[in-house]
Amino acid sequence: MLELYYFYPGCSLAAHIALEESGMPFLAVRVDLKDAAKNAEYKKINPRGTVPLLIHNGVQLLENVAIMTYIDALAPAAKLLPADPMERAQCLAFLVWGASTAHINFRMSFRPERFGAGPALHEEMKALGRTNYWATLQTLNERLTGQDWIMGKDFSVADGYALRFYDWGRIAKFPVEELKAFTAHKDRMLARPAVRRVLEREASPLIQLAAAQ
Ligand SMILES: N[C@@H](CCC(=O)N[C@@H](CS)C(=O)NCC(=O)O)C(=O)O
Repeated sequence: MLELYYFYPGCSLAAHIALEESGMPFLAVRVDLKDAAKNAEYKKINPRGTVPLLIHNGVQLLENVAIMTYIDALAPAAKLLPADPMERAQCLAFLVWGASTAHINFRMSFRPERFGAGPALHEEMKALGRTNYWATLQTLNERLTGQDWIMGKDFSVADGYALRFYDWGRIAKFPVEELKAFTAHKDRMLARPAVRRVLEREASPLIQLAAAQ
């Protein structure tokens, strides 16, 4: 039995897409991290209080990169990570960059208090986080220029992570539509049935926005 705890608009989207693309049956459990009471309930299951959380046969696994790698190991036929050793390592390098750099740049732009500086520095840190996050989005746009997927010609779990970064950019009112290759990638993702199922389950505005286009 596989269970995935997720939150919209959390980074759990990457693991959620990986699981849906794997074709394995699973239970998706929505967590409301903004509701203090529900958050307290969730901390009884996961004391760290973060998503994504995968539970497989009662064993807990945290961290997007570990979860996506584990899902790939359970469902190799779905080709969620490249088979070639160097391509695989490159894909893992992207996932680690996503967790350690892209995600952290975004976090600094809206949660400076997490970095421990006093309130006097928060506005400055937010501004720096925004500058760095915009650079992150531009890096992703450059990477996608001339290729359909983050890893080149084939879809991989890296693409679900990229979609989360694009949507955070949209939510934080960056001009993401100026990023042509990244926007085309978002549309390519929306055309995948498994991705659509995830976005519908998460009630992501990306679905309504695409319908309104
Ligand atoms: N390094 C973790 C980060 C997980 C994380 O911070 N998730 C956020 C949602 S994007 C969360 O659960 N935040 C709630 C909190 O930190 O209290 C991963 O990549 O899975």
